[in-house]
Amino acid sequence: MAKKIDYKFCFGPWNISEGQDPYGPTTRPAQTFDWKLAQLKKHGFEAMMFHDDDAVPDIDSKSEQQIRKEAKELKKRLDGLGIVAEMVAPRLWFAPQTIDGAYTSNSKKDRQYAIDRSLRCIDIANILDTDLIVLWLAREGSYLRESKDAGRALDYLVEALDKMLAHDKRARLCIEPKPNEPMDHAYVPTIGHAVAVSSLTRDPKRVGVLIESAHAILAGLDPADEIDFAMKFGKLWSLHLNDQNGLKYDQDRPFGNVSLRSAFDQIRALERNGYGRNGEYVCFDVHPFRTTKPEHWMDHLLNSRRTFELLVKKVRSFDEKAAAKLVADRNYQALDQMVLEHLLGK
Ligand code: XUL
Ligand code: MN
Repeated sequence: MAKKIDYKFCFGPWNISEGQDPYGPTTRPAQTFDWKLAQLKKHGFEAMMFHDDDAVPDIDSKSEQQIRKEAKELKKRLDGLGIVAEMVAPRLWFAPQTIDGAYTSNSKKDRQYAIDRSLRCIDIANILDTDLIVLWLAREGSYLRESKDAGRALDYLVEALDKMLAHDKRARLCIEPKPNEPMDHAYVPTIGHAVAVSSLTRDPKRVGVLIESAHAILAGLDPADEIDFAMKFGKLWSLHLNDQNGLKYDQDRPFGNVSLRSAFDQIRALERNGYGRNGEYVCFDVHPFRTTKPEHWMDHLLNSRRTFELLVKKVRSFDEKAAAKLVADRNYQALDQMVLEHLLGK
Protein backbone atom coordinates (compact mmCIF):
# COMPACT_ATOMS: atom_id res chain seq x y z
CA MET A 1 0.00 0.00 0.00
CA ALA A 2 1.22 3.53 -0.79
CA LYS A 3 2.69 5.52 2.08
CA LYS A 4 0.14 7.68 3.90
CA ILE A 5 0.50 11.36 3.21
CA ASP A 6 1.49 13.87 5.86
CA TYR A 7 -0.31 16.99 4.76
CA LYS A 8 1.23 20.49 4.79
CA PHE A 9 -1.02 23.44 5.54
CA CYS A 10 -1.18 27.07 4.55
CA PHE A 11 -3.38 30.17 4.36
CA GLY A 12 -3.20 33.76 3.12
CA PRO A 13 -3.02 37.07 5.00
CA TRP A 14 -6.59 37.81 3.87
CA ASN A 15 -7.71 34.80 5.93
CA ILE A 16 -7.03 36.73 9.13
CA SER A 17 -9.33 39.52 8.05
CA GLU A 18 -10.65 42.24 10.34
CA GLY A 19 -14.39 41.66 10.00
CA GLN A 20 -15.41 44.09 7.27
CA ASP A 21 -18.22 43.12 4.87
CA PRO A 22 -19.97 45.09 2.09
CA TYR A 23 -22.38 46.50 4.69
CA GLY A 24 -20.14 47.40 7.57
CA PRO A 25 -16.64 48.29 8.73
CA THR A 26 -14.03 46.23 10.54
CA THR A 27 -14.84 44.66 13.91
CA ARG A 28 -11.27 43.87 14.99
CA PRO A 29 -8.26 46.19 15.16
CA ALA A 30 -5.98 46.40 12.11
CA GLN A 31 -2.90 44.18 12.31
CA THR A 32 0.41 44.42 10.54
CA PHE A 33 1.57 41.97 7.92
CA ASP A 34 4.38 40.91 10.27
CA TRP A 35 1.80 40.01 12.93
CA LYS A 36 0.05 37.80 10.37
CA LEU A 37 3.31 36.05 9.47
CA ALA A 38 4.05 35.54 13.16
CA GLN A 39 0.60 34.00 13.74
CA LEU A 40 1.15 31.57 10.88
CA LYS A 41 4.45 30.46 12.33
CA LYS A 42 3.23 30.32 15.92
CA HIS A 43 0.36 28.03 14.98
CA GLY A 44 2.48 25.61 12.97
CA PHE A 45 1.36 26.29 9.41
CA GLU A 46 4.10 25.68 6.85
CA ALA A 47 3.40 28.17 4.08
CA MET A 48 1.70 31.42 3.20
CA MET A 49 -0.21 32.35 0.05
CA PHE A 50 0.42 35.84 -1.34
CA HIS A 51 -1.34 38.23 -3.60
CA ASP A 52 1.27 40.25 -5.50
CA ASP A 53 0.43 43.34 -3.43
CA ASP A 54 0.58 41.40 -0.15
CA ALA A 55 4.21 40.78 -1.10
CA VAL A 56 4.86 44.28 -2.50
CA PRO A 57 2.27 46.82 -1.26
CA ASP A 58 1.19 49.60 -3.68
CA ILE A 59 2.73 47.59 -6.48
CA ASP A 60 1.23 49.76 -9.26
CA SER A 61 3.11 52.82 -8.08
CA LYS A 62 6.52 51.06 -8.07
CA SER A 63 9.16 50.45 -10.71
CA GLU A 64 10.19 46.94 -11.75
CA GLN A 65 13.46 47.47 -9.94
CA GLN A 66 11.75 48.58 -6.73
CA ILE A 67 9.34 45.62 -6.90
CA ARG A 68 12.26 43.20 -7.17
CA LYS A 69 14.07 44.90 -4.30
CA GLU A 70 11.06 44.65 -1.97
CA ALA A 71 10.35 41.05 -3.00
CA LYS A 72 13.95 40.17 -2.11
CA GLU A 73 13.57 41.83 1.28
CA LEU A 74 10.40 39.82 1.92
CA LYS A 75 12.15 36.59 0.88
CA LYS A 76 14.84 37.29 3.50
CA ARG A 77 12.18 37.81 6.18
CA LEU A 78 10.40 34.60 5.17
CA ASP A 79 13.66 32.65 5.24
CA GLY A 80 14.45 34.06 8.67
CA LEU A 81 11.06 32.89 9.94
CA GLY A 82 11.19 29.54 8.11
CA ILE A 83 8.04 30.29 6.09
CA VAL A 84 7.54 29.08 2.52
CA ALA A 85 5.60 31.05 -0.12
CA GLU A 86 3.07 28.61 -1.59
CA MET A 87 1.96 30.83 -4.48
CA VAL A 88 1.65 34.40 -5.69
CA ALA A 89 -1.61 35.66 -7.29
CA PRO A 90 -2.05 38.91 -9.24
CA ARG A 91 -4.84 40.94 -7.61
CA LEU A 92 -6.54 41.96 -10.82
CA TRP A 93 -9.83 43.19 -9.42
CA PHE A 94 -8.96 46.35 -7.48
CA ALA A 95 -7.30 48.71 -9.95
CA PRO A 96 -9.18 51.30 -12.05
CA GLN A 97 -7.81 49.52 -15.15
CA THR A 98 -9.81 46.37 -14.29
CA ILE A 99 -13.24 47.95 -13.89
CA ASP A 100 -14.40 46.26 -17.11
CA GLY A 101 -12.43 43.03 -16.67
CA ALA A 102 -8.69 42.32 -16.68
CA TYR A 103 -7.41 39.93 -19.39
CA THR A 104 -10.84 40.12 -21.09
CA SER A 105 -11.51 43.86 -20.80
CA ASN A 106 -12.93 45.56 -23.88
CA SER A 107 -10.05 48.06 -23.65
CA LYS A 108 -6.75 46.99 -25.23
CA LYS A 109 -4.81 49.27 -22.93
CA ASP A 110 -6.42 47.78 -19.85
CA ARG A 111 -5.83 44.23 -21.07
CA GLN A 112 -2.17 45.17 -21.43
CA TYR A 113 -2.16 46.46 -17.83
CA ALA A 114 -3.46 43.07 -16.65
CA ILE A 115 -0.77 41.22 -18.60
CA ASP A 116 2.04 43.54 -17.42
CA ARG A 117 0.94 43.20 -13.82
CA SER A 118 0.80 39.40 -14.15
CA LEU A 119 4.37 39.34 -15.47
CA ARG A 120 5.50 41.38 -12.45
CA CYS A 121 3.65 38.87 -10.27
CA ILE A 122 5.63 36.04 -11.87
CA ASP A 123 8.87 37.96 -11.16
CA ILE A 124 7.86 38.21 -7.50
CA ALA A 125 7.04 34.49 -7.37
CA ASN A 126 10.47 33.75 -8.79
CA ILE A 127 12.15 35.77 -6.07
CA LEU A 128 9.97 34.12 -3.39
CA ASP A 129 11.03 30.77 -4.89
CA THR A 130 7.64 29.45 -5.89
CA ASP A 131 6.65 28.47 -9.43
CA LEU A 132 2.92 28.56 -8.64
CA ILE A 133 0.86 31.48 -9.94
CA VAL A 134 -2.80 31.40 -8.89
CA LEU A 135 -5.30 33.08 -11.19
CA TRP A 136 -8.68 33.74 -9.66
CA LEU A 137 -10.33 35.32 -12.71
CA ALA A 138 -12.48 37.67 -10.65
CA ARG A 139 -13.74 40.07 -13.30
CA GLU A 140 -13.41 37.82 -16.37
CA GLY A 141 -17.08 37.34 -17.14
CA SER A 142 -20.14 39.32 -17.94
CA TYR A 143 -22.63 41.34 -16.03
CA LEU A 144 -24.39 42.48 -19.18
CA ARG A 145 -24.40 39.70 -21.79
CA GLU A 146 -24.41 42.01 -24.82
CA SER A 147 -21.37 43.95 -23.60
CA LYS A 148 -18.95 41.07 -24.27
CA ASP A 149 -18.37 38.11 -26.54
CA ALA A 150 -17.53 34.87 -24.70
CA GLY A 151 -15.55 33.47 -27.64
CA ARG A 152 -13.45 36.60 -27.98
CA ALA A 153 -12.94 36.62 -24.21
CA LEU A 154 -11.51 33.13 -24.45
CA ASP A 155 -9.05 34.30 -27.13
CA TYR A 156 -7.96 37.19 -24.90
CA LEU A 157 -7.58 34.89 -21.91
CA VAL A 158 -5.44 32.37 -23.81
CA GLU A 159 -3.33 35.22 -25.23
CA ALA A 160 -2.65 36.42 -21.67
CA LEU A 161 -1.85 32.93 -20.36
CA ASP A 162 0.53 32.38 -23.30
CA LYS A 163 2.38 35.62 -22.50
CA MET A 164 2.79 34.49 -18.89
CA LEU A 165 4.01 31.03 -19.94
CA ALA A 166 6.52 32.61 -22.32
CA HIS A 167 7.76 35.07 -19.68
CA ASP A 168 9.07 32.33 -17.41
CA LYS A 169 9.65 28.74 -18.48
CA ARG A 170 9.34 27.56 -14.87
CA ALA A 171 6.01 29.20 -13.97
CA ARG A 172 2.96 27.00 -13.50
CA LEU A 173 -0.39 28.77 -13.83
CA CYS A 174 -3.15 27.57 -11.61
CA ILE A 175 -6.68 28.69 -12.52
CA GLU A 176 -9.09 29.03 -9.57
CA PRO A 177 -12.61 28.86 -11.05
CA LYS A 178 -15.59 30.53 -9.42
CA PRO A 179 -18.95 30.75 -11.22
CA ASN A 180 -20.09 34.16 -10.02
CA GLU A 181 -19.34 37.06 -7.65
CA PRO A 182 -18.29 39.70 -8.44
CA MET A 183 -19.52 38.86 -11.98
CA ASP A 184 -22.96 37.54 -12.81
CA HIS A 185 -21.46 34.79 -15.01
CA ALA A 186 -17.75 33.97 -15.06
CA TYR A 187 -16.14 32.73 -18.27
CA VAL A 188 -14.26 29.98 -16.39
CA PRO A 189 -16.82 28.77 -13.83
CA THR A 190 -15.72 25.17 -13.22
CA ILE A 191 -12.72 22.84 -13.26
CA GLY A 192 -13.89 21.37 -16.57
CA HIS A 193 -13.75 24.83 -18.14
CA ALA A 194 -10.29 25.48 -16.69
CA VAL A 195 -8.91 22.16 -17.99
CA ALA A 196 -10.38 22.93 -21.41
CA VAL A 197 -8.76 26.39 -21.40
CA SER A 198 -5.39 24.84 -20.53
CA SER A 199 -5.54 22.75 -23.71
CA LEU A 200 -5.65 25.93 -25.84
CA THR A 201 -2.45 27.38 -24.41
CA ARG A 202 1.10 27.06 -25.76
CA ASP A 203 2.09 24.74 -22.88
CA PRO A 204 -0.94 22.92 -21.44
CA LYS A 205 1.15 20.94 -18.98
CA ARG A 206 2.01 24.18 -17.14
CA VAL A 207 -1.62 25.23 -16.76
CA GLY A 208 -3.46 23.53 -13.93
CA VAL A 209 -6.23 24.24 -11.44
CA LEU A 210 -7.00 25.15 -7.87
CA ILE A 211 -10.28 23.90 -6.41
CA GLU A 212 -12.07 25.92 -3.75
CA SER A 213 -14.87 23.96 -2.03
CA ALA A 214 -17.19 26.98 -1.81
CA HIS A 215 -16.70 27.87 -5.47
CA ALA A 216 -17.65 24.33 -6.57
CA ILE A 217 -20.76 24.45 -4.39
CA LEU A 218 -21.68 27.85 -5.87
CA ALA A 219 -21.47 26.19 -9.32
CA GLY A 220 -23.94 23.54 -8.10
CA LEU A 221 -21.20 20.90 -8.16
CA ASP A 222 -19.81 18.47 -5.61
CA PRO A 223 -16.27 19.53 -4.62
CA ALA A 224 -15.27 15.86 -4.21
CA ASP A 225 -16.19 15.15 -7.84
CA GLU A 226 -14.26 18.23 -8.92
CA ILE A 227 -11.22 16.85 -7.05
CA ASP A 228 -11.52 13.44 -8.75
CA PHE A 229 -11.94 15.12 -12.15
CA ALA A 230 -8.96 17.48 -11.78
CA MET A 231 -6.69 14.74 -10.46
CA LYS A 232 -7.59 12.42 -13.33
CA PHE A 233 -5.90 15.05 -15.53
CA GLY A 234 -2.96 15.51 -13.10
CA LYS A 235 -3.99 19.15 -12.74
CA LEU A 236 -4.81 19.69 -9.06
CA TRP A 237 -1.86 21.77 -7.87
CA SER A 238 -3.50 23.66 -5.01
CA LEU A 239 -6.62 23.59 -2.93
CA HIS A 240 -8.77 26.06 -0.98
CA LEU A 241 -10.81 24.09 1.50
CA ASN A 242 -13.75 25.82 3.17
CA ASP A 243 -17.54 25.49 3.23
CA GLN A 244 -20.59 27.22 1.83
CA ASN A 245 -24.27 27.21 2.76
CA GLY A 246 -26.08 26.91 -0.56
CA LEU A 247 -26.25 29.34 -3.46
CA LYS A 248 -25.58 32.64 -1.70
CA TYR A 249 -22.62 35.01 -1.54
CA ASP A 250 -19.19 33.37 -1.22
CA GLN A 251 -19.11 32.54 2.49
CA ASP A 252 -15.63 31.07 3.10
CA ARG A 253 -16.88 29.21 6.18
CA PRO A 254 -14.62 26.92 8.21
CA PHE A 255 -14.00 23.55 6.54
CA GLY A 256 -16.82 21.10 7.38
CA ASN A 257 -18.99 23.85 8.89
CA VAL A 258 -22.04 23.10 6.70
CA SER A 259 -21.52 19.50 5.63
CA LEU A 260 -19.21 17.13 7.46
CA ARG A 261 -20.15 14.48 4.95
CA SER A 262 -19.06 16.61 2.01
CA ALA A 263 -15.80 17.39 3.84
CA PHE A 264 -15.28 13.64 4.42
CA ASP A 265 -15.94 12.96 0.72
CA GLN A 266 -13.46 15.68 -0.33
CA ILE A 267 -10.72 14.15 1.82
CA ARG A 268 -11.59 10.66 0.57
CA ALA A 269 -11.09 11.93 -2.97
CA LEU A 270 -7.78 13.61 -2.03
CA GLU A 271 -6.52 10.45 -0.32
CA ARG A 272 -7.41 8.04 -3.08
CA ASN A 273 -5.71 10.24 -5.68
CA GLY A 274 -2.59 10.94 -3.59
CA TYR A 275 -2.96 14.73 -3.22
CA GLY A 276 0.15 16.12 -1.55
CA ARG A 277 2.49 13.48 -2.91
CA ASN A 278 4.16 16.05 -5.18
CA GLY A 279 4.45 18.64 -2.42
CA GLU A 280 1.01 20.25 -2.88
CA TYR A 281 -0.33 22.16 0.11
CA VAL A 282 -3.74 22.05 1.78
CA CYS A 283 -4.78 25.70 2.04
CA PHE A 284 -7.78 26.99 3.94
CA ASP A 285 -9.51 29.95 2.30
CA VAL A 286 -11.66 30.64 5.36
CA HIS A 287 -12.60 33.87 7.12
CA PRO A 288 -13.24 34.58 10.80
CA PHE A 289 -16.88 35.29 11.56
CA ARG A 290 -17.58 39.03 11.79
CA THR A 291 -18.52 38.44 15.44
CA THR A 292 -15.16 36.87 16.31
CA LYS A 293 -13.33 38.59 19.19
CA PRO A 294 -9.62 39.41 18.73
CA GLU A 295 -8.62 36.72 21.26
CA HIS A 296 -10.23 34.07 19.01
CA TRP A 297 -8.82 35.48 15.78
CA MET A 298 -7.09 32.29 14.57
CA ASP A 299 -9.76 29.79 15.63
CA HIS A 300 -11.43 29.38 12.19
CA LEU A 301 -8.06 28.30 10.75
CA LEU A 302 -7.11 26.07 13.66
CA ASN A 303 -10.59 24.51 13.66
CA SER A 304 -10.47 23.92 9.89
CA ARG A 305 -7.13 22.16 10.22
CA ARG A 306 -8.35 20.12 13.21
CA THR A 307 -11.52 19.07 11.35
CA PHE A 308 -9.37 18.15 8.34
CA GLU A 309 -7.05 16.00 10.48
CA LEU A 310 -9.91 14.29 12.31
CA LEU A 311 -11.60 13.53 9.00
CA VAL A 312 -8.36 12.12 7.54
CA LYS A 313 -8.54 9.59 10.40
CA LYS A 314 -12.19 8.93 9.55
CA VAL A 315 -11.31 8.34 5.89
CA ARG A 316 -8.42 6.03 6.80
CA SER A 317 -10.56 4.00 9.22
CA PHE A 318 -13.54 3.75 6.85
CA ASP A 319 -14.16 0.08 6.05
CA GLU A 320 -13.61 0.29 2.30
CA LYS A 321 -14.04 -3.47 1.86
CA ALA A 322 -17.44 -3.46 3.54
CA ALA A 323 -18.40 -0.40 1.48
CA ALA A 324 -17.32 -2.14 -1.74
CA LYS A 325 -19.47 -5.17 -0.83
CA LEU A 326 -22.51 -2.95 -0.36
CA VAL A 327 -21.77 -1.28 -3.71
CA ALA A 328 -21.51 -4.69 -5.41
CA ASP A 329 -24.84 -5.66 -3.86
CA ARG A 330 -26.35 -2.29 -4.94
CA ASN A 331 -27.38 -1.80 -1.33
CA TYR A 332 -26.89 1.97 -1.30
CA GLN A 333 -29.36 2.37 1.57
CA ALA A 334 -27.02 0.43 3.85
CA LEU A 335 -24.01 2.26 2.39
CA ASP A 336 -25.63 5.58 3.23
CA GLN A 337 -26.23 4.53 6.84
CA MET A 338 -22.72 3.09 7.09
CA VAL A 339 -21.21 6.48 6.15
CA LEU A 340 -23.46 8.31 8.62
CA GLU A 341 -22.68 5.96 11.50
CA HIS A 342 -18.97 6.10 10.74
CA LEU A 343 -19.12 9.90 10.93
CA LEU A 344 -21.19 9.64 14.13
CA GLY A 345 -18.46 7.46 15.66
CA LYS A 346 -20.66 4.34 15.90
C1 XUL B 1 -12.00 34.68 -4.09
C2 XUL B 1 -10.90 33.84 -3.65
C3 XUL B 1 -9.57 34.48 -3.62
C4 XUL B 1 -8.50 33.66 -4.25
C5 XUL B 1 -7.14 34.28 -4.28
O1 XUL B 1 -13.23 34.11 -3.94
O2 XUL B 1 -11.10 32.70 -3.28
O3 XUL B 1 -9.24 34.73 -2.30
O4 XUL B 1 -8.39 32.46 -3.56
O5 XUL B 1 -7.06 35.36 -5.11
MN1 MN C 1 -9.85 30.97 -2.89
